[in-house]
Amino acid sequence: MSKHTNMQRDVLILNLEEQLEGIAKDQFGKVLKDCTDREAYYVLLEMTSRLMDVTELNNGEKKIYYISMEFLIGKLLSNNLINLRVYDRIKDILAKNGKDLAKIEEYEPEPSLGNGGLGRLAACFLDSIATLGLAGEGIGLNYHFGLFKQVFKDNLQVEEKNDWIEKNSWLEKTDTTFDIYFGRKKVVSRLYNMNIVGYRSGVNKLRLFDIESIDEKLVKEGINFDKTKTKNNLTLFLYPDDSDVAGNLLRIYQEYFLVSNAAHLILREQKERQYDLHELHNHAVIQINDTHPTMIIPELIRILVEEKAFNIDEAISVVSKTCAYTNHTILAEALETWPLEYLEKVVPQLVPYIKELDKRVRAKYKSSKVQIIDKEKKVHMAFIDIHYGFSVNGVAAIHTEILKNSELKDFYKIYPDKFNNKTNGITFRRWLFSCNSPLTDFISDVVGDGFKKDATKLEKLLEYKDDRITLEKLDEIKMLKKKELAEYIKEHENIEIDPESIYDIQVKRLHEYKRQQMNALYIIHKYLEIKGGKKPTRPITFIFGAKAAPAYVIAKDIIHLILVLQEIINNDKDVNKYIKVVMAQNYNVSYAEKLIPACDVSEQISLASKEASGTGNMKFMLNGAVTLGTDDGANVEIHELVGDDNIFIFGASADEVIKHYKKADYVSKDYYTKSPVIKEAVDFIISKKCLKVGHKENLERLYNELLNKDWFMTLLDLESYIKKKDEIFEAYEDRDRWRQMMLVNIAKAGFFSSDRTIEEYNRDIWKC
Ligand code: OX2
Repeated sequence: MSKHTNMQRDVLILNLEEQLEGIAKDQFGKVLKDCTDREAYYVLLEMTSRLMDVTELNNGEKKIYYISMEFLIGKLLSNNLINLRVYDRIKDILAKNGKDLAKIEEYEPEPSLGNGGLGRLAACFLDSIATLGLAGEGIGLNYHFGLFKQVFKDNLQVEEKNDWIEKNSWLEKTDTTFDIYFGRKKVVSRLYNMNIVGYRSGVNKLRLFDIESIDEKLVKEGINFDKTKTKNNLTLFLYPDDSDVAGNLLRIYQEYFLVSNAAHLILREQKERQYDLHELHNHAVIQINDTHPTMIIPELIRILVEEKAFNIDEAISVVSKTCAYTNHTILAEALETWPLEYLEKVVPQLVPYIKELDKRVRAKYKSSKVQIIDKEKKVHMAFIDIHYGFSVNGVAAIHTEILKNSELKDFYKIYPDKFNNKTNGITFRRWLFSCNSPLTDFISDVVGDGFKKDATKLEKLLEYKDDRITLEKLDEIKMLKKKELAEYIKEHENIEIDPESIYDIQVKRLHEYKRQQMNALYIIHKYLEIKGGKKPTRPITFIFGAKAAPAYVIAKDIIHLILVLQEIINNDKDVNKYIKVVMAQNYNVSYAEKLIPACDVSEQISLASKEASGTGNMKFMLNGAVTLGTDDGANVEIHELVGDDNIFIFGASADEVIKHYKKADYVSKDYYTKSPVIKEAVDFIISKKCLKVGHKENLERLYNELLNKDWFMTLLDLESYIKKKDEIFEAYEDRDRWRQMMLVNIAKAGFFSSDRTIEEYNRDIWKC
């Protein structure tokens, strides 16, 4: 940081109180003490922006461009204050003026720019890139209504628009606009910036592109709008309903809009810095976050050829040395393949380049499995990335192995050196310091502050594994967080839960492979046991949070089942003393920050081989929850770190599951017929009790799905899940052992800091 900015910063920080009063006076004509919490929020927004303005931009000869359709950044106020190192001071000043930062924060709208793990990972990465002082920026879209807001009506998910953008916000409108062409159709883009400040470090930018001609009024009811009016709808929603052709086309419009803007921005910056574009790879590295931004490859090639006088070989060569691809899933439906015909409609100018890339692959490799355009004239986006990028990485060790040995094995044979693993991580600034300050402070008291810069120092906690006082204190903090959550749930869901009960939490996108339905079947099993007179030793609260994609019918049926169970169980006097069910409404980052610190049992129960990594699992562990999971994704690495004694693993292994798929020999009905326990739980879905409060159509569809299809093998693992889950609840009663497990999980979580992940990306891929 330069002396100049350093000094300006110091002056501001020295006079924080005066500054805050000044802003309050200017904006509201009041002293801070008399401001409402909402007004105080705007005062803090301004204060933070001023501090960021005098924090130096991270700089370097080579810049990272992290391109992603999603950035699930969460609220920014607390995090920015923490990273700027003024959090405690501001908190004190506010307290002096009778204000509570936590309450003020409630007024910040949560940006709705992401969906799940993929988008949240991008946000954690931005934080770590800035913290490590690397010059890097995120490039994404400024969705006006983002991901929908979820409300429950009649035990069903209803989607509403999420109107999150306020006049006064972290978004800064810039003068940058680009003309973006879809064939002959032109739209004008506008760039908005958001500052991303690193912890004790400089600032980077998140670049969000919008469309000048957006028309919010297109949205009539819920999240419905005319999908064909591209000029006016392009940045309205993240993941528009893609169950029809218009939805698919809109998605391609969005993806191209993102990458074309990115390409313009990157090339403009190269020009400003007077770099030779033939050296692009020495000054820029583009990380393609899953296949959504894949078109950046042909788009850059196109621009270099058509506007920068490159010949095609030169253009392909330099772009291939600049682009790297991260794969986040092996689910076939998520590996995008666009019909060539759709691309011809939306981006005709790109098609000759895609065909050229395909032709070159065809000339070199005969196998049909590695061709970019297949026999049905579908374009495999991931294959463009693999052939024409220099790096392909998976997001957890087991995931990368599956890519190499099965899903992408034909590519691994051709390009063994391109493949590498980068196990995901999370930023501890948000997922510990900000959401769990009592635990953070306590850890500092015990082992010192070192873990704040180097997360592996958390391991020092292990020395206190047998220290009664430390263990009791951990438990006390957990109880505090459980009480806070109970209050929050009372206020938001109107459900009373008992902090003395075990909090068993599954929060993540709703998808059959994540198997929320298996958790629901366990709850039914417990319910029936209690009805039959077998009571659990201690009450249990089952908490879910999940949004289902609007067009994903079975996922919505699963939400319906959980809501039906919530109604039946919470209103049954014989049962609600022992178990309760909570389906949190509109689960998002802010909700996660309340749920995760309060959790006892972390549910990570995906069908082995299907969850690429998971990152919620890491957040829970860091906050002292014990994992109940399959050996899948990053659970495998958590398992290795904490050892058999500090995790509860069940179910079929990834190898077994892959074999079932290969042989196509899994028949869910066989499991149902053979096991009375399974049969009883599954049948309950269409019992009179459920049908009385639920909808026949939804419940029967789900029942039939489980019985006749069960693509993600719920019934295969159900019995071992029930057994392990009973075991973990029993283990909770051995309070000494449980506290030790909490401690070990926290101590071993350091590996999952996204600072470590980003150091690895930089060491092996970016080389900045
Ligand atoms: C998610 C994966 O499902 C999850 O396992 C992973 O932790 C996360 O990405 C970050 O790597 N959409 N979301 C994902 O993949 C895709 C595609």
